[in-house]
Amino acid sequence: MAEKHKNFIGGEWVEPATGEYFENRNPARQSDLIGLWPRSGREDVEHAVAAAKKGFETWRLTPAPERGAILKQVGDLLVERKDEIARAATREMGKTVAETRGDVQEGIDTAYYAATEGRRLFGHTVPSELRSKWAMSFRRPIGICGLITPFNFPLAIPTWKMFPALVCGNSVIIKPGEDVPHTVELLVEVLEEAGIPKGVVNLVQGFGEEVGDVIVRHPDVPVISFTGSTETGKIVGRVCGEMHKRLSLEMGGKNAQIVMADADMDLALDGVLWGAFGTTGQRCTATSRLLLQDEIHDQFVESLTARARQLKLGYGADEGVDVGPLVSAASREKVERYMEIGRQEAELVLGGERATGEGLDDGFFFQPTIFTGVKPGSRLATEEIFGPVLSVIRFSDADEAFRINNEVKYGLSSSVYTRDVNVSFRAFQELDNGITYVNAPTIGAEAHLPFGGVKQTGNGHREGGWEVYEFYSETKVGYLDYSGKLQRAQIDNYEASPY
Ligand code: UN1
Repeated sequence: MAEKHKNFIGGEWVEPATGEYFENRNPARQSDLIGLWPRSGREDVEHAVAAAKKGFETWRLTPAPERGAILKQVGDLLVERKDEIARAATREMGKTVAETRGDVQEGIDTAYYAATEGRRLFGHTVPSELRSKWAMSFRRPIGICGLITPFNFPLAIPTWKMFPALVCGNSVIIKPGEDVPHTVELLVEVLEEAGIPKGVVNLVQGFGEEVGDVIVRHPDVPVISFTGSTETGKIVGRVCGEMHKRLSLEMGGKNAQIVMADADMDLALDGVLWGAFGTTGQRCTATSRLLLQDEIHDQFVESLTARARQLKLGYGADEGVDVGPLVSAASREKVERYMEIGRQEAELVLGGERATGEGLDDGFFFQPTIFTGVKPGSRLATEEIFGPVLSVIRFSDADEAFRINNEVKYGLSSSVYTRDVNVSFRAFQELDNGITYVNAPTIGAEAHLPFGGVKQTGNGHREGGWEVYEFYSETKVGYLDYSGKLQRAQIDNYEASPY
């Protein structure tokens, strides 16, 4: 009998009020049942909100450096449990253990950064226009933050949201993607062990429509942070707009790697192989378009196809595996639908089918796939597929490459391989993305820099780095008049402008 896991509410591990559970299976081996997790509902969210309200009342008054000290402890515990958590993540979502270890490392980096941020949370002190008056801005916690996270970085993304929210003095309710309930459960165990007070962190497992939606619509949850599809983000955005909630959205991408004819071709090849097929193409930052300058196009496609053909597919915990499965049957069906579209629009030069054979038949494997002759503006060139599918597009000069890069509705990351410093700086200036890499793939964002995209990738907020601390706190201004008399407002005192 598979183990029944629990929610974490008010500092206790509790069964769901619904009494219902869902199965969590290994996407590389469907016969491997990992366990049963709560299929929670409205009542569970109500319990979590009540607990988070209580938690907030003490946590908001805990000094920020003390809050940070708990996160330092969280970082240390994640270091100790790195391999165990990485293996649990691989088992439930499929990417290789080398990658899930990286995922946990990103959580560790985020914890240590958050710990020190508890000693900053800067405000400003500025001179007042009046004598004997003090003027300053400072940061206040907001309340309960509802965090909705995806499967592809099952550890890192929850930490990107949770840790800054906590350092800023908020309490949180997290609902992880239903493909990855175990990894976040382990993270919450670590927070518990590090001494997070009761009610400050609450975990409610379940589905988007049954749990996520209730959190998003709850009037006592003023902050929502969502990472997921642009379609779901649109619904979340509509609700939060109507309810005047503070909302951070992190959604789709259609990231391009541009290779200029003067580039180091081996470096560019390594970059695109990792960018396109790492995490089986299921990163928001994955490379899904490869833009090649005319002169090098044919040779590059030939070398790339040869290298991509050698990638070894398999269970991510096995030695020597490069590419794991897709996360679910639904994901694989979506990728397959794009194969029909792609065959009509472009030329298939590699893959295009489910991967079968020893060790692959019981999982959602799909062959690394490359299309050439992809036309800018076509569906292959503009829609997010979220799988190991690369669309190759030709261009003649940097201006054309920049224009093609910008011709999609998304704007997360981009990459340019060149030895020309002028092209590099023009890329920083011209490419409509939140992140541009030169001579590195479209992936590799660091925990202490702002992460996010423009256009329909996001709504202007950033995760990671210092900016996210502004998202999770409210700016307040304090004036203190120590003149002992009514000075009125400075504007009422001037006879004429002082300038
Ligand atoms: C994501 O794909 O959702 O830059 C996050 C990267 C990672 C984070 C990706 N550090 O690819």
